[in-house]
Amino acid sequence: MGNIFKFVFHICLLTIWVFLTSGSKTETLVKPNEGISSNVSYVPYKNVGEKLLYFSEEMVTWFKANAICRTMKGHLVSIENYSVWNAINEHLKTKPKNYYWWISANDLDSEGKFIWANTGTPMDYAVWRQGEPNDREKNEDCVHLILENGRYEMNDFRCRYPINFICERESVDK
Ligand SMILES: [Ca+2]
Ligand SMILES: [Ca+2]
Repeated sequence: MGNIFKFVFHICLLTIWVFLTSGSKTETLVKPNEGISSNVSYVPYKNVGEKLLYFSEEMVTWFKANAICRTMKGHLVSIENYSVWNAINEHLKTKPKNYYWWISANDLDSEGKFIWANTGTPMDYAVWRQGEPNDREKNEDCVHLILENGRYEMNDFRCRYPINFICERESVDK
């Protein structure tokens, strides 16, 4: 009898061990590297217009936002046309107001020449806030969305200011 109890006891231990060690292996697809971001543990991209987007809850610099998006098999969002801008604008209207959101546009390399970070192509489409871009204090090289006149317009801003950000999922076949 004693041996049967021992056997059952060991089977139970083995089952518990297997359960504990096999826990979260299915969540690795878009899990950010540990150490880069402590707040984003699992990242649900959602369909917004024609893109798959992630809207952050944490606030970080443009550079860190860019790095976090890379760990999520994506990059900071590029807004190449009205259709993309409009879809993001409509989505953001459903969220709490007054957020700033980093996008990929920047003129870090050449002052006044804004490009999309992921492709390096010129920023041909933009919805600038009135008077922008102004490179205020010669220290604004990264572009964010800002709520103005009931819609999210673009402004060049200090890259190291911590704000929310939007990642765009790379196309799945990459
Ligand atoms: Ca600038
Ligand atoms: Ca500005």
